[in-house]
Amino acid sequence: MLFKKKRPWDTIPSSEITPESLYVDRRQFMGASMAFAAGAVVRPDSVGEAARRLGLHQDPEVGPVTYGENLREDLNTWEQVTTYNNFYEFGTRKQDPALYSGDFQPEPWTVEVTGAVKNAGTYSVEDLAPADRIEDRIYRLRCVEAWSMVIPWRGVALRDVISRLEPTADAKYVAFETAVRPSEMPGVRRPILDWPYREGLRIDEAANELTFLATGLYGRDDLPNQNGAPLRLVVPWKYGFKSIKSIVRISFVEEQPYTTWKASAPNEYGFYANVNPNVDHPRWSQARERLLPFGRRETDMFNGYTEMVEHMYRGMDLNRWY
Ligand SMILES: Nc1nc2c(c(=O)[nH]1)N[C@H]1C(S)=C(S)[C@@H](COP(=O)(O)O)O[C@H]1N2
Ligand SMILES: [Mo]
Repeated sequence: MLFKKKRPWDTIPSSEITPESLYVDRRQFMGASMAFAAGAVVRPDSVGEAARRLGLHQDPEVGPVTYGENLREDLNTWEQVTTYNNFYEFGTRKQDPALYSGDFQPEPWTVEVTGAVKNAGTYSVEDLAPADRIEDRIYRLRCVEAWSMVIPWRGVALRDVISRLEPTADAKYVAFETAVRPSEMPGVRRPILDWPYREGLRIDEAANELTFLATGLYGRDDLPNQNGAPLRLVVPWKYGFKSIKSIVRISFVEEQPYTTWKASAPNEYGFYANVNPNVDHPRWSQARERLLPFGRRETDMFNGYTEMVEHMYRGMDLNRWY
């Protein structure tokens, strides 16, 4: 699916263009994304090879992917996106999700929709993300640990899903839950976090045009297990922990819901968790970030998406911790 014009989320500034010295080093890694830059239907070998080596897909074919005007230089490779992950259900090291999610079965899958919503019920992934609503979006992902990547997702706008589910006037927040399967997820056999992993958004944040439900990656129709198969949230202006993976329950609720990281360390992780270079984590600065694999950059307010999200936080002191 090719977009005719630049859309509001294609907003990475041109200052982001990788310096030449890094660019040369990165060339071998960047084969796939440079091919996308040509705007053609391509079959990037490095993507397919990385996928094969990881045993993720039989078919290495990749369809057309669109991109933001200046994002292409920074698009992380398939290998980076699928081997450097946070998914504590499979372990706490960055390689663990790729190494230990092989037994996870994302099919068949159902999502329970409950609470203050007209069309409560049990849905398949295809119900929530029908083929004719699927689009590709490239977003920056900024982890609270001060690293970031640029990732080409495939999926549906959450606002689209929400409007079809028809929340009632009592729905002030949306809560999400990840699967808990001790036999398939080695991490949940240990009390690393208070399982299930839970996250939530205010209803207007959930309905923001940027909020995305990803079902695929890098032009593919499905997600690798380590990235949150078969469907995960992507909230690009918030720290990565808000982007909850492998969702089995979506609840429309009246009160701010329980969220895992906030509950585990309320002085370190907030409910809003908007990317904010001016408010440091108690143990490290958030002013800068490592743009994987080799970059360094200043962190942008709202991760660069201010224009599309700041209206939701009028009246909130942005120099404060939330
Ligand atoms: N269920 C669940 N979702 C999760 C996590 C997790 O540990 N469990 N980690 C979060 C964090 S901290 C980040 S940075 C992103 C990472 O997404 P990625 O591995 O696809 O890049 O997933 C988020 N979603
Ligand atoms: Mo994160």
